[in-house]
Amino acid sequence: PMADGSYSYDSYHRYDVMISHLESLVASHSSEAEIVDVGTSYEGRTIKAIRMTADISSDESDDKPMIWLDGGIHAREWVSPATMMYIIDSILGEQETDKSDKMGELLAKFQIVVAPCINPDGYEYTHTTDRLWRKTRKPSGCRWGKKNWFGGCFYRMCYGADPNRNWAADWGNSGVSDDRCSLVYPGKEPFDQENTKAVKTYLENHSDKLKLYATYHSYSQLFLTPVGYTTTKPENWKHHKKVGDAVVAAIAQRNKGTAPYIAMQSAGLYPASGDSADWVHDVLGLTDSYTFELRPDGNSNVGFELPADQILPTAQENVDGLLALIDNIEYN
Ligand code: ING
Ligand code: ZN
Repeated sequence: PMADGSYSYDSYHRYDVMISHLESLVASHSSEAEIVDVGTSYEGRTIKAIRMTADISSDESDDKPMIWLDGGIHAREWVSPATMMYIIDSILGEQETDKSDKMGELLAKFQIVVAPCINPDGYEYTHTTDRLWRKTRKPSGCRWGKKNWFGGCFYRMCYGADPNRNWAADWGNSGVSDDRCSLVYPGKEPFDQENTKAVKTYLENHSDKLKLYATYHSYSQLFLTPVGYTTTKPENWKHHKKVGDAVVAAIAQRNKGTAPYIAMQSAGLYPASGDSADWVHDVLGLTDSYTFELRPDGNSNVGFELPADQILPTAQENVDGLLALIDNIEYN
């Protein structure tokens, strides 16, 4: 698609197509956008983000309060990268053009860094080989660690770790499996996956400026507040509850007649250790650290395979959800 540099929301795109669109946006918005190379995946793909702020080449722009958004940490959750792309286009005034004043205010106040697809190896694998792959693609060893007499695997080789169980917050304790072939294998140790290590390092290097972290998954239409490894309420729970109510109300306002999103503490869905939002919350000490679950709703039969005609409504309601989120963070 898109010889003319335009980008579409009527289909899901390959990783390179999304990155090419970021590059063309930077070319046409050079005073307010630049590409950030966050790191390199196991298979050698560059994990790219776009950094957006008013007067991006000024000295002050690096010191502005930062908002970080990421998508595609799980390979099969295709509507997440698609929604990230729409949010980027909206911030830069290529979509949601009626919101240009609001976006201008945000770009004056914040630097907004969006990494639309932080597991590109897995994402590409879902396009070429296995639509429902979730994890990374780095070999993780033989199933149950068992080799045969010839040095091969007794059962079989396993690939990938769950990148949303690989972060150093209560790592390895709940909602994980030692089986290296499992969907929720957390890795051998925290950050042994190139992509989580790269994102973690970027966030650490900018932690003094970071005011909001949000990561986008699918599916179930939820807004998840920290923490995920225990149902015990964190001390900033009251704030999380207020933020959650505002976000789901804004989303519901956009597309009336569809199932609403629900806000809850993430451990209330199912307990899980080592997720990205908990690491930002607990280790970087950021109150405003959240996980979105996009469409479809939790009862859907299509699950991760959301039809492409649902990309736009999903993305549009999440522009509104994001604006409500930013308006409600502690920093304000
Ligand atoms: N869901 C998230 C997962 O990693 C989650 C849900 C996030 C649970 C954070 C607990 C903590 O399992 C998807 N769809 O991956
Ligand atoms: Zn996910």
